[in-house]
Amino acid sequence: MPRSGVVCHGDCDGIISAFIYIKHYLMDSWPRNVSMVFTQPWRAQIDARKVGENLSEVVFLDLAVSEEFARYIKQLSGKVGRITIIDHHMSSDEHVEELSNIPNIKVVWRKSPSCPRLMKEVLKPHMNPYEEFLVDVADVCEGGEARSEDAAKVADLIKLSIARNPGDLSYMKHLVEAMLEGKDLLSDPELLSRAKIAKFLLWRLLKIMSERSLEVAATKIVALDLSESRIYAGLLGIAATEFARMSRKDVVLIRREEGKVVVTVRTLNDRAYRICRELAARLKGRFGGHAEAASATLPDMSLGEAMKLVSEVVKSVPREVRGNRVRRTH
Ligand SMILES: [Mn+2]
Repeated sequence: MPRSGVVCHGDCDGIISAFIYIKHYLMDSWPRNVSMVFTQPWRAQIDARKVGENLSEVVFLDLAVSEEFARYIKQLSGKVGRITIIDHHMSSDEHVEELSNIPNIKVVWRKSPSCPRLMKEVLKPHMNPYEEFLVDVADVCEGGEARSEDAAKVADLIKLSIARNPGDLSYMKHLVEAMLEGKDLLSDPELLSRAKIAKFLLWRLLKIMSERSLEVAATKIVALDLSESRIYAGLLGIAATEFARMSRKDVVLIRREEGKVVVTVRTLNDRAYRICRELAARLKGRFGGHAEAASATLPDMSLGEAMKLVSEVVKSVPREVRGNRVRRTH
């Protein structure tokens, strides 16, 4: 039996994408002949190697395609039967055409509220109500409006439960398995206990953010030091989104990590993308993400320097760009 590899983003909509893909296209090989890898976009080209060799098919789900990742995929295309890339990140745009031109690579890329939503719309698998529900959940996880109270609740719990330890791959696998068994996620003890701890930490982090934030050009800017970014690792994206919602302002969260500075931006329109692109351009850093939710990784500097730089960029990147309005999808 030929083996298949699934490499997906280790977040809520990435995990749901893996579930849907396996359920509809890999059930013959599951579980013995499917290797699953969960990763983050900035290190996808490193982790993806873990899927193993002699694969008939490798599918990449919900992973923003960077320069390095595109290079890796091109190399891989010479060694495996075929490659499928399904992604909804705006920043992947630059590499779509080049990758699509390789004969054994299929790219499904489009702006969409979530990767599972994109799969539903483009691949059109026949979905049962449980799967449809999880597509709704994925949309909410990515910032979309909830269609039901249950979808909002499940989205919240999944996000929080993963966030606490974004490197815990066995827990992500546990979630995919639970979904493949059609289990009620609201009664999963593992999920509930992880979410509970994360919720407490998130609450503490939001308190810090509201006490510490500075307002520059109607944008809230918060900086976290190295130890704080360790304590709250994994919750920073959720906190930035939540803080923007609470304060009804654009939010920039700056944090120091080991040897680098990471900037997470949440805005009402496509300004997040433009701010991160500008930051990356000024400092030869990297950026990625969506119109309203993006991040940039910059060379290491003090938080003071980072605050100064971000303030400058925030002032220089206009709220609206004529002719460049991106419709809100979530
Ligand atoms: Mn994702």
